[in-house]
Amino acid sequence: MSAEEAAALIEPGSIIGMSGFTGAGYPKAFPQALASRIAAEHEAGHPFRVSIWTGASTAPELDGALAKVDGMEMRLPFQSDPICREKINTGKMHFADMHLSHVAQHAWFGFLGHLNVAVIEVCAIHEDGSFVPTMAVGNNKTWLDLADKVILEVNNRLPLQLDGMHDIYYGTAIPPQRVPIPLYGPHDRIGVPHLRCDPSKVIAIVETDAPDRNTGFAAPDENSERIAAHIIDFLAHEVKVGRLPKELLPLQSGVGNVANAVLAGLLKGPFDGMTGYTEVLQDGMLDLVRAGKMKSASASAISLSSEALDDFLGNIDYYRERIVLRPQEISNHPEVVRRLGVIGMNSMIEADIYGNINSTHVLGSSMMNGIGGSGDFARNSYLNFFVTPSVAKGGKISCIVPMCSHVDHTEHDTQVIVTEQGLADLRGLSPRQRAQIVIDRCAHPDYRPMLQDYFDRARQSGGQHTPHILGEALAWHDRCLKTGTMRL
Ligand code: 0RQ
Repeated sequence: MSAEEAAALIEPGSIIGMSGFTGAGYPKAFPQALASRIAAEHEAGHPFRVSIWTGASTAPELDGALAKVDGMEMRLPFQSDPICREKINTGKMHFADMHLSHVAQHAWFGFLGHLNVAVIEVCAIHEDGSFVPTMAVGNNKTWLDLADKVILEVNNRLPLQLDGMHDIYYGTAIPPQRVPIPLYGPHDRIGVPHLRCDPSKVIAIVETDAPDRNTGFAAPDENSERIAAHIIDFLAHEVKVGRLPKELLPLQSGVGNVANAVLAGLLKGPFDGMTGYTEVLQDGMLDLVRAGKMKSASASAISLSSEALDDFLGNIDYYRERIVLRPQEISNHPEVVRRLGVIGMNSMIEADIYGNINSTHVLGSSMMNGIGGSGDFARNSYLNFFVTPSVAKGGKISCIVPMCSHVDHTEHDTQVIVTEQGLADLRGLSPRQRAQIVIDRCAHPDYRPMLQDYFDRARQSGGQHTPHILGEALAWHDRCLKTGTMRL
C-alpha cells in the first residue's frame, strides 16, 4: 500500500519502534507520510503525537519530519537532528538518552512501555517470510518480536547482494534464563542472516527507492590530524612495551570527523591485520578494509558518504566477506566488548581535570546528540580514548574544564584523554596526579594557566583526594552563559 495508507493505520499515542542507526537503514517514506498526517490532524485541532524508538540517529525524513510537526512525545535512545534537538532543548518533546546496548533489553524487561508498531526498512522479503535487512540492524529484531503490528518498508534501491552480510542472533533471553553470548572473535557469525516475524502481524508493506542520508566527511583538519597522530604514537608505544599485539585489538570508533581522521591516520600507520568491532562503520573504516589493513569489521550499521557508498556497492562481494552487521545489543554488548578487548575511541564535548567526561550536554543543560554507544565501550573496553579539540567555538570555550557540567563517563572509566595539544594517559593515577597531567598535556595554552590556578587554589583547602572549590567549579560555564566565553 502507499505510505499514506500505512500512516492512516497509526493510532494517536502509539509507541512505534523504527529501524535506523546513525543515518542508515531508517524507513524513509512512512515517517514523512505520518508527519503529514499528524500536521493535518493538528490543523484540524486534533491532538496527535507518537513515541519513537529507534536504533540510534536517523535523518531529516524521520526525526526531522516528525519533530517539525511536533509529532513526537518521547524519542529514544539517540538522535542528531537539528530540529529534533531544538524541540528537546525547548522542552517541546521528551528524549530518553540511553546506552545503546541497554535499549533492547529494557524493552524486553517491559521498562519502556508496550510497543504497538514496528516500522522496519528491509532490502527484500523471502518466500519463507524472512527479511533481508538493509544498511543497519540496530534494534530491528527486538522491535519485530515485541510489536503488536509490523509495517515493512522495502527499499528497492539496495542490491540483493546485501543478503548474507548480516548476523542476527536470536539467542538473547532475559534473566534468569540468560546464557553467555557465544561470540569469541570479532568476525564470528553466531546467528542467522535474516530477520523474521509472525506474518500475521504485518499490516502493511510500503515500497521506496530513497537513499540513506549519506553525509559526507570534511577532509581531516589540522587538529584532527594531530589527535590522530597522538593516538597512533601511543598505540605503537603500547605494542612496543607488550601491552597490545602488533595487529592491535578490535577497534571501535565513534562518529564524526575526528574519529574518521584517526582511522585515516591508521591507513598510513604501521599496523596490519587489524580488526574492527564497532557500532557504526564509516568511511575511514571502509578505507582500512578496502586497503587490506583491516581484515574484518563488525558493526550494527554502515553509514557512508555518497562516494564511499558507490565503492561499497560496486565491490559488495568483497565487503560481504569481510563485514558483518549485527543487532546493537551484540555490537555493543558489555560481555563481548570486554571479552574481545576492544580499543574504544569516542569524541566528547568536554573533560574535567580529573577525567570525568561529558559527551552529551552543552553548558550543562542542552542536549547535543546523546550518549550513544560511548558508555558501552568506555566502561568495557581494554583501552579507551576520549578525544576533542582543546577548545570549541573559535576558542571561546575550553573543552578541558575544572568540573564537567554534566557527566556521562566517570573518572573511573576514562583511560586516555587526547586533544590536539597532547595525550594524557590516566591509567593507574590518583585524581591529583590525573589533574596535573590533563592540564599539562591536554589544555589549550590560553586556558592552561587558569586551570593551574584553579587546581593550585583547590589544593589549599577542603578534601584533598579530588580537590575542588565548589562555589567556583562551574563558574567557567556560568561565565560562558552570561558573556559568551569562558575567558576571563
Ligand atoms: O558545534 O558545529 O555548531 O560549532 O559540538 O563538535 O568538534 O564538530 O565534533 O562532530 O565529532 O561531535 C561529542 C558531539 C562531538 C559527538 C560530539 C560543539 C562544536 C560543534 C560538534 P558547531 P565537533 P563531532 C558513536 C559513539 C556522543 C555519542 C558518542 C557525540 C559540535 O561525538 O555526539 O560518542 N558524541 N557515540 O562547536 C559547547 C563544548 C563543545 C561544543 C564541541 N565544550 N561546548 N559546544 N562543541 N565541544 C556513535 C553512536 O553511538 C551512534
